[in-house]
Amino acid sequence: MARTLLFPQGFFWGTATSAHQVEGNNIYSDWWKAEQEGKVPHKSQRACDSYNRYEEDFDLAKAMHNNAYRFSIEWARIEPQEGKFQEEEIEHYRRVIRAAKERGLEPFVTLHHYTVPQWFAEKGGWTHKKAPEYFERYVQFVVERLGNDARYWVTINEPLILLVKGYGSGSFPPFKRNNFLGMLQATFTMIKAHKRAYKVIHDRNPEAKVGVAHAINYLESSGGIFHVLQIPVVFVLRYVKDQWFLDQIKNSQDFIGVNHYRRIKFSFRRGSFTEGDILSDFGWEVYPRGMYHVVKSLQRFKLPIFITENGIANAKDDHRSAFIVEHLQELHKAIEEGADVRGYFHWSLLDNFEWAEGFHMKFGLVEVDFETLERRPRPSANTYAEICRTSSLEIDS
Ligand code: IFM
Repeated sequence: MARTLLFPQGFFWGTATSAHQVEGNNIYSDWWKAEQEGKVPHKSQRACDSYNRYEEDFDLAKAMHNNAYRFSIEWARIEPQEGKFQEEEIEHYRRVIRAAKERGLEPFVTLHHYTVPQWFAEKGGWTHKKAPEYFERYVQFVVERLGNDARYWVTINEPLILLVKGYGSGSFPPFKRNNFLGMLQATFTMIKAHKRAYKVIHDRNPEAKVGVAHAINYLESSGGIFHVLQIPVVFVLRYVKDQWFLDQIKNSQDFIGVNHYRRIKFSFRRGSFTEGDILSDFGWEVYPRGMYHVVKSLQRFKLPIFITENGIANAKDDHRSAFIVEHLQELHKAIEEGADVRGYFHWSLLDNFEWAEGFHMKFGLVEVDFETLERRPRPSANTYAEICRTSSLEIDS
């Protein structure tokens, strides 16, 4: 029997991108520099050229019946040299926001999505004790000018991923390996930076809604002979990676942004690892039930929740439609049980520059030909469009 799952009134349906991954030629950022120096395996170059083609991109989002769009403002464009702020770049983002709104897309603006200006990185980046001040100054400049143009603000995207990759595995700038002191310093400056940004945004626009986009993948014990002993360890790890940061910014957030992609298993023998029946091109397990568990676990914060990212690297597009439907079904179940979820942003609108994996990982509802920059919606874009159009899901029950 078919059943219709209706999402709440006013639910936001969107896609998400970030500046460095789609805009192209982000030449003043630390990532760009690392790419030129060969410290990361791929170069972003002109990426999707969305810096110039954003209207075409928004037409695609509108054709998908989206009513929201999450994107990031690039700090390195706004302040390419310390203290030298670029009014014309603000004007650019003003046009971006206007173009989104003209197409009925509510802008969700991220202020920091992995990349920072080179001058900031050279000073020591997030480990510099003045990092919160520098970030606040940039945010102040942006919100003085755009504070009334957008209502929803994400200060920092996935702080913990940045910290772990930047100071643990050393695969992201600033490429520090096992630098736990640096990781700790950067963690606390990010917390301070978020709090300052929260205040600055609210001083400018009391109606604004501010949060972080937190990476919360679902961690579970692998089972096996040590299962019972692994459970308490998983419990602690879950708290540390999923909720500790949110507790630190408890009184400085109006919503929780969740970036959820996959399940990760934990065992004493193998540490954290992936296995499963369906894996994405990235090797990530497709595990829709994780969405339900993650959202339920956040109910204790009593804050609205937005799924600020959820998606799959799937070049053939043979799993993406089912991925979307099944994750939304789990999300709906959590909503039915009282979770206050207000929106869902699919990652991503377009294939784009997937950091250390370059252009090989295809996360787009829309395929991009990186030779011609032609955009071609994949079949899964139709699936998503129909869900967004009706704000509902048809399922067989
Ligand atoms: O592409 C990234 C994005 O920048 C941050 N969240 C995860 C995505 C997929 O890896």
